Amino acid sequence: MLTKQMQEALNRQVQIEAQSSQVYLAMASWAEIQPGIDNVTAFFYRHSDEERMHMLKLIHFINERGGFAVVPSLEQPTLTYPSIKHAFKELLNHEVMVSESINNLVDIALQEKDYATHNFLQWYVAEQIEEESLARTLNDKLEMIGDEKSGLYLFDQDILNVSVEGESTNM
Ligand code: OFO
Repeated sequence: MLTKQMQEALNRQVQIEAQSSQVYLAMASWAEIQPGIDNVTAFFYRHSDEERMHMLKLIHFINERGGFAVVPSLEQPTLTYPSIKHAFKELLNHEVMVSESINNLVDIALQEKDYATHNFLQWYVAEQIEEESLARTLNDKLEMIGDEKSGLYLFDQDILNVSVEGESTNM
């Protein structure tokens, strides 16, 4: 059974994962109307789906442990970006924020000696390591490319090999 504090903290994470999905969905929609970055667009759409999956996993866990998962209202995400580089920078910043939030949840689980929740959260801890590392790699690549159009073309080809979950990344 979840304590009130743990339940509220997990519900805040539901909101964060749902908001993440919105943020990446908005990036995908913006990318889709930019010329020549179809694979970047697909990457953002996939990433948005992953975040929804992260949210659902939390919802099921909260409800299965005797709590009540609250479906949150969401904020309007940023709709447009000055460049692809800006969008990926925002993606990295966002993932760093999510990692901090997961760490905070782990702290609460430990304080409460809630080892079941602690164990459940380990999946998110591992996931955040993957996501942050992927976001950093992509940012480093964009940094090297600068504003070259040919570089962006290659970046778009390269991102085809990237899995959001990091299962088959060649980058
Ligand atoms: Fe849910 O991992 Fe990204 O935000």
